[in-house]
Amino acid sequence: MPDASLRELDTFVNDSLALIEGLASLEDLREAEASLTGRRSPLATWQRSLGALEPDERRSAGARLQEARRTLEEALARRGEALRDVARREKLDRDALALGDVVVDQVLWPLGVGRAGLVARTQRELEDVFVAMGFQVADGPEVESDWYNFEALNIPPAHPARGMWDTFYVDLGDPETVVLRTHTSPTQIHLMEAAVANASLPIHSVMPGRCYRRDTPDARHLATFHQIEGLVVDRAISFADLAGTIETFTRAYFGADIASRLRPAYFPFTEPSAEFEITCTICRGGGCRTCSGTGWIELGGCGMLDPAVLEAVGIDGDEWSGFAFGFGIDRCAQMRHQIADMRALIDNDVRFLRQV
Ligand code: FA5
Repeated sequence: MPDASLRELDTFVNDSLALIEGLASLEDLREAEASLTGRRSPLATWQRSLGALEPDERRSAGARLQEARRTLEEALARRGEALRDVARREKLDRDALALGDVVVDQVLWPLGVGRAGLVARTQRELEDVFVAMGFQVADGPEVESDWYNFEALNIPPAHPARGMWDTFYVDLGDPETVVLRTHTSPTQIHLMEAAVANASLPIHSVMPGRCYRRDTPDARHLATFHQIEGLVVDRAISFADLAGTIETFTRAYFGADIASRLRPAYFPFTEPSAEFEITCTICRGGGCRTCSGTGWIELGGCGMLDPAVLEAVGIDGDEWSGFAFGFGIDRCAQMRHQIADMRALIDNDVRFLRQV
């Protein structure tokens, strides 16, 4: 390569390095890459002219050209990295949320901390009250056989009481029809059977859980609701024990200023039976839509264990006696928090849920 050409190459490399250093965008960089090192660049032209040189000269000129190309390519790569860095930083700046935006967002949609729903909390509070009174807490299945939900509770197939507790029957083709339980009372049977099998009488237990009925939802009813069942089987248990237990519970849960009363009622599995009512807390006894104008709200049913039930589970009614009760948990929550319409419990309206 003649000296003049070598000087030209040096000048070309120096000018190109200065140009590369001044490139302001990635687009300019791509154009510079093509014009400085591409097929139409001076480097490519020089490369093609090497063929006319003597072998020795060609070798040294070729090496100079390679070095020039490497110098330019490295400078282009460095500049490219720097320009990409700038572009990245600009994008981050553009995408970053201003502190003000975040604050506005938080005010419009505060993310609250979740907590248990009112029914679940009420269930725990009721359990606490009964545990403090010496009861244990037990569980029972939500899907029952017809036997546990009805027959063992002295409600044979054609009994009119079935009408009160009609439910969702599932015919699985089994000998026994399966039902979604209509009350927590079948848990009494499971508990008594287990106590007989394990010779572990007496029983002092409460059994909370979900129940299902084909009731049309209204101010006091839901189709899926909750009850807490109570069962005491012991020696020399009388109606006074039942009444005292219910009175103690009412005072502990609702406070001393809420009156309660037992009204004679009928349940096939208790004898005598009673309905347990308290003063309606919405109208304080004056009469309102929630209590259908009576001033009283029924919380549950109760009574002394019917000898037929004790016999069905194999407990000697001469030695053992007992009582049972079943309260609506949703009804307790409704009265405790003065909720005029029980359907609010399942509406999922956050304005309601935040209040209770
Ligand atoms: C029973 O379910 C009996 N098993 C109670 C019982 C237990 C009696 C032990 C004797 C011995 P009743 O159908 O009345 O009884 O329901 C009891 C309570 O469950 C009602 O007072 C009410 O508080 C609640 N309850 C009943 N149906 C509904 C419903 N559809 N929605 C919300 N709560 C209900």
